Amino acid sequence: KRTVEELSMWDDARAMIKKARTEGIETAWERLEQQTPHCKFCELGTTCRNCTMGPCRISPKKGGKMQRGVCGADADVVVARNFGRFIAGGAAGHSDHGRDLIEVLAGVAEGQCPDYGIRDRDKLMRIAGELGVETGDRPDTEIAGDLAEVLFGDFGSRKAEVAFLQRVPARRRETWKELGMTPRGVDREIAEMMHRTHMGCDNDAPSTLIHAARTALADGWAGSMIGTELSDIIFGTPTPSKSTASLGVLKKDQVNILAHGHNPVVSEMILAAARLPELVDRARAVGASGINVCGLCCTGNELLMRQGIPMAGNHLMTELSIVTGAVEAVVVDYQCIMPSMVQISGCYHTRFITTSGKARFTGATHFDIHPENAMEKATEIVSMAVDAFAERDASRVDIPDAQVPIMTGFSNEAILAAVGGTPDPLIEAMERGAIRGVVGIVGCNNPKFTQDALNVGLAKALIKKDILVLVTGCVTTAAGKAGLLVPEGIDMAGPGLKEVCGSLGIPPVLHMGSCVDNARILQLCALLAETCGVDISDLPVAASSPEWYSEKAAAIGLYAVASGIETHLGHPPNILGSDTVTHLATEGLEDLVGARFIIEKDPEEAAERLDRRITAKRVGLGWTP
Ligand code: NFS
Repeated sequence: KRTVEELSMWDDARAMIKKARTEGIETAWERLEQQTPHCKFCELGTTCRNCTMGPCRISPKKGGKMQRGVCGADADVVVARNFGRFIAGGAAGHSDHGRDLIEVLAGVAEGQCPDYGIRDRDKLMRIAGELGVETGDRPDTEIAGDLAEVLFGDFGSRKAEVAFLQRVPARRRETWKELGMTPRGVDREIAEMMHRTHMGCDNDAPSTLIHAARTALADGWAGSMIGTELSDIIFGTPTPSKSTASLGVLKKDQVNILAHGHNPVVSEMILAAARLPELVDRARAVGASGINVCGLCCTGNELLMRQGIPMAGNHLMTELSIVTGAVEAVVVDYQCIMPSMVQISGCYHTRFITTSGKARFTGATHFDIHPENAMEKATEIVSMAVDAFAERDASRVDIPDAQVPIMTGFSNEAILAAVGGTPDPLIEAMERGAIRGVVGIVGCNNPKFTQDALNVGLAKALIKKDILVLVTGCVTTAAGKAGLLVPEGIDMAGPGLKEVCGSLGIPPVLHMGSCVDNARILQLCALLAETCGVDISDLPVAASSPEWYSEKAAAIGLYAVASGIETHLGHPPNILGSDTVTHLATEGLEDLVGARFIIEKDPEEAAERLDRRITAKRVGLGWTP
């Protein structure tokens, strides 16, 4: 049995785990213990439930019984099929999120969504121009409508490649074409992945994996990228600002509302409603001094990046945030929301509110939010939270007090502006070795790891080696709580980063947004490669998802690798039952796409291995190692 100290590296988490146990509340850690040991076949990826001649299991003992399923599929085929569907699930999540933003943009264009608008007109014009939509002196709404049409087209079957592929260096596009990896349409690749993995279709593991990569690329270069670019157009492109993180952002004397989930379409409206004077007055009338909106997980990142809203926590803090006893409402849309939050909310006065027809939770209060009725529904939700304040039991409130300052808002636009408008100064700093390389650390928490120990350990080890770290998603809160997201964080960095970040007044770890915003990192890599006249796989860059758990994280990892970015994972996906698939992921992909996965659970060792890649790439470019 692990001690509380082994469950999380944070004091706020440890205190709330203890409080939960005292109050008899079960969390992910207890449920993991009950689920351990896991099914060995499932861990290896060798169980198949794709038809009813089975379910089948392939034995890991070579040469014995059960080497093939009833249909004849061997371990390679079963593992590849399962992994392919896993990737399709992740790509579907990000991409459906992206589609929701196209619908809002189209609604704005048609005058159907009065609560939304175009906050970054320049970006609308820039993206429209980039994708061949005529701008000129046409009304903004017409341009927005045409842009929405082009992007809706990326989800279909009529294109040879998705629109943003023109951002990809020519050499990489050539590689994808030769391999049959060019993403043509988001829904098409996901549907084809399901088709290929139906009984009796793609029964050649490498072929299935190539299509898995194509599906992931449709996520990164279309679904997610659309999500990011349209969120910027509709809600504003992030610029650097200051905020705070940890459970200490909850306020004892205010109505606390947590926005949880992913899409800014809902959370931005909740924030706007919480600022309505009549609701603030109502909060005062029930004895609160105001309304405090804080974020959890990726929609928290969206609010943090654009509005500077404080971050209460990442994935494993979501259950614990309710245990503070100080949360009036958790308002969710979709993805990464533990269903257990309904039960935990029920142990307090907390209202658990769902807003998306795609993500209903038994026992939750549901407000169906559409782009057409968003503000009206958000107002009802915030009033419900205000009313709940009266039921708060002061004797059960315990808010850990440490509030950590952070800096946020590093969109590519903001980064380029900070270095003078072009990527050249950045490349110059990289060439002379002040910034030896760049690593994006992204993704989740997973109760199998000591919460955030690997996320933080890796970030610290990398900046010491003068490797600039970019963070998104749940690694944001981890890096923030570790003091890495403030300019003073350079004290923990090597001399080169100290000099460069110090002179710009920026942290050594830059917050670039939510998980769909990993598309920003892709775009930055493409820009650096284009400027240097090389392929993305020639750059001294890498990616990592240390404590990942979700299908989405796997899709991100795969689109990074397929884009030429070596990617570290803290533990492997369920593929080890197939030597062919494992070998392809950790070796073979290098020959095909110029990058591969590395699996390593020790932060120092992982940093070493990423550093080796970066050093080799620097030498390849003729730069000092
Ligand atoms: Ni991305 Fe991980 Fe979820 Fe966000 Fe957090 S768990 S894959 S980081 S909230 S999507």
